[in-house]
Amino acid sequence: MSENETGETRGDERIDLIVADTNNDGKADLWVVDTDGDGKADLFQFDHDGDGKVDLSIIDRTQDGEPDEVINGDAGLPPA
Ligand SMILES: [Ca+2]
Ligand SMILES: [Ca+2]
Ligand SMILES: [Ca+2]
Repeated sequence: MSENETGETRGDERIDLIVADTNNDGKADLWVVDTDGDGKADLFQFDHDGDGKVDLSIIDRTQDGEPDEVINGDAGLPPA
């Protein structure tokens, strides 16, 4: 199942740099995450349907702003 896809991120940490509620329904739906502790974002997650679960994860392993891997679901890294 694509929903159970996991992704290879730079590190094993989860440091949420940005947590945003883009549609103002009171629940977070955008997460910008640093997984290796260097302070730069390398994982971006989106909740499209507002159920609080991540629907799309984009991994930027090179931290250059270009997606390296796009995964359906939370890539095995759900928000805390
Ligand atoms: Ca929201
Ligand atoms: Ca990083
Ligand atoms: Ca969702």
